[in-house]
Amino acid sequence: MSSQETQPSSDQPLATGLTPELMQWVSEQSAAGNTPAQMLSAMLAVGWSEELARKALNLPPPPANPPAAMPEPDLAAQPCTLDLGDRQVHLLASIDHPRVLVLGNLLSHDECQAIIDAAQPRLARSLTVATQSGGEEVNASRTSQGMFFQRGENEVVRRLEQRIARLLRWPVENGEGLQVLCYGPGAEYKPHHDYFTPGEPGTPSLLARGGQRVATVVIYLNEPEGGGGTTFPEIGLQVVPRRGNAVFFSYERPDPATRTLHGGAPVQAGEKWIATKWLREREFD
Ligand code: PD2
Ligand code: ZN
Repeated sequence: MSSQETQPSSDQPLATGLTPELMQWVSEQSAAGNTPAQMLSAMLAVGWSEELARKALNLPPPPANPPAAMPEPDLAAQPCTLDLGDRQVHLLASIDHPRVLVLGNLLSHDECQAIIDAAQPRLARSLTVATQSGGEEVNASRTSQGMFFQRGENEVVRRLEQRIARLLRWPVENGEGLQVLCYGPGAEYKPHHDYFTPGEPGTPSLLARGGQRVATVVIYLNEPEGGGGTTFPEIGLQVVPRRGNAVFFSYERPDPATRTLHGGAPVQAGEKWIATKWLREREFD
């Protein structure tokens, strides 16, 4: 049973809020194998304050100081259409918490096809970060094929990297190499967080190169005939893949309280091609 299936009550008594009912829910969830992170998410989803939820779950309080800057477009100046010099990108939808932006027209159809053509001969079964070692491993929750470009590897990749850097006001040097994924029918990417989980044995070596991931841009390079949306289960959002569009989301700390759990829903028919750009705190070399 997951913490999403059994929801904690949203009644928040005034004093400490740590009612016997809540503490019983915590111990039942814990006995059912749910992690404190999953329970924190479930409590936030029904409106508990982060402070009380962390107290009930015996988790440390959130850090007092948010980072000075995060990747983010300048929406004050240009709220609907972002002029990036070589391209006009459209803001189609936005959410404040978690920070999620759905973007239209980030790439032309020709640019999408050029990336697919360059990636296709180099596809291999996708690996995920092995959090125990910091290396990579085949993972049943990720049934796609993928490859990585080196940063700046070819003309279209360079152009896209510069466009993303300008859009999000975040240095090209802080970006990982672009990853391309291809999902066939039935393939999916089960919900996960993109940051590196603190406390896992492999995390320090991953952080040594550029610090934490702070944001993700998933770019749709084609349109599957069915399924394949990018889902954010904690907020009930599904972004439908449209060629050249993208979804951006950021996470100011590596914590489930950022509510950035997301996944790739199973492709029902056809293929789904995406490019993912992960942005780091510092230069990624
Ligand atoms: O394919 C997707 O929609 C997807 C979903 C979740 C991609 C990623 N995560 C990723 O590349 O991190
Ligand atoms: Zn992801």
